[in-house]
Amino acid sequence: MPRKERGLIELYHDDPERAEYLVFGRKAGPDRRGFLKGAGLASMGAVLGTTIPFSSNMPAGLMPAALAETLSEFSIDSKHSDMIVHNDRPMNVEAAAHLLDDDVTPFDKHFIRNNGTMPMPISKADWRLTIDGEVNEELELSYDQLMDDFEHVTFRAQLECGGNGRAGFNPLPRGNPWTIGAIGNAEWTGVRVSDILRRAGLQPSAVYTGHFSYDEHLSGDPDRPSISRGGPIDKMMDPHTIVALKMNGEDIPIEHGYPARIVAPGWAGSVSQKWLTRIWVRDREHDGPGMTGLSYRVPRHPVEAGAEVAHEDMMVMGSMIVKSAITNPVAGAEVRAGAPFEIRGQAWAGDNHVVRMETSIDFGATWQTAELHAPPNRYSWQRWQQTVIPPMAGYYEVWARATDNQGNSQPMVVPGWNPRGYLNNSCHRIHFTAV
Ligand SMILES: Nc1nc2c(c(=O)[nH]1)N[C@H]1C(S)=C(S)[C@@H](COP(=O)(O)O)O[C@H]1N2
Ligand SMILES: [Mo]
Repeated sequence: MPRKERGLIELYHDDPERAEYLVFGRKAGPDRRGFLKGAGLASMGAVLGTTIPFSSNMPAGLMPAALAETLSEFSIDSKHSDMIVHNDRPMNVEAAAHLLDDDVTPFDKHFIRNNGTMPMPISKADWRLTIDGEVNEELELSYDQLMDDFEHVTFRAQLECGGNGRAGFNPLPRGNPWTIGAIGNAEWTGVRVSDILRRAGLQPSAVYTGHFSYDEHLSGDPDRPSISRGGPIDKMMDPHTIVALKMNGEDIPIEHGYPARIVAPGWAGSVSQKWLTRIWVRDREHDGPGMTGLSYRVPRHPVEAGAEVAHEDMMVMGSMIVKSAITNPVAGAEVRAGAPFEIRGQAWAGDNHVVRMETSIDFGATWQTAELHAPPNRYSWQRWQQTVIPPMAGYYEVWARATDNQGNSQPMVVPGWNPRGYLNNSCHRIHFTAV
């Protein structure tokens, strides 16, 4: 019998070790008991705003009452307290818009999208990456080999969940109701997938990859991957598609795929397998969980909201599309009437880049061109900013609209409805009050 999805309380009951791991985050190591008595409880104390004098008496596996009492506001220890937790099993956490303000997204503000469990980390010494399928020579690479035998590249990359913005669709498709924060722009360091595939030697039959990892399906069935997507060989041979070994200059935190993950920037985040263990080179489109049915597919032609769409009328998504976020002011801010203040944010466009950014504070009657920064490297998001003056006291909204180098702009209303709620790039807007 497959286990059903469980929340934290149930999890503490059934699998306290894993529950502690989720609560105390990436610092938990093999010696969890010792950890709980030390740093784990100390950070719990930090959450409570005080120390825990009798922490050494706390039995391992007992859920701290403070946490049980505030479960609706459950936050993962390693993440900023303004992060929005949609689900704790699987862990699904997005950033509030104002947390997207950094040019390089720090760990604590990067969204988490898990389909299965948050796995216990495999040590670098034990970890291996297998390359097999349509290759001349099967490879089994160690972490040290990836560190020492291959060239490393470092760049900033937008990683966006294909369903970011899903909450805007009506009717609401099933899946996480992401608003705008299932996107991050961390700095990743790693080995080009193309270099690894070249070392293995691609056969002429190689057209697609299939990615595998060591996280588990929520059912607990070891033969069922939580998710296994891949990409067309062209995207995988792109020099910006990497097996990442570092995030923001440090070991990748467990939430984001320790010790190694794929980063295929600009495409739905699900192509970027975390906790990577295998790249299977295939002679056809990969068919793992997340590749079939309605997953990451959108209708070829516009459909009515709520419509059922036949499989043959759907196509697989490639690049994400042009979009922007307002990161300052914080939604609901109060500013001075008649005085200038800065609105700013980030803009991105999947495989493309943004060439124009416009904002409006009069509900779209007039638009002003904002200052837009060039991306520091291909696939990074781009900062934009603008000074505005609310003419008098009252309620306002900032609307923001990006246009990419192919001439695509963000629509004001939600774009084409699709059964799983992907690719909503309608204009972000926030309100503020001038007093
Ligand atoms: N092994 C594994 N890789 C995975 C997932 C997963 O559940 N398991 N989720 C994918 C999805 S849907 C997204 S959007 C990104 C999110 O990456 P992040 O959690 O580091 O932000 O990871 C992808 N890689
Ligand atoms: Mo995703």
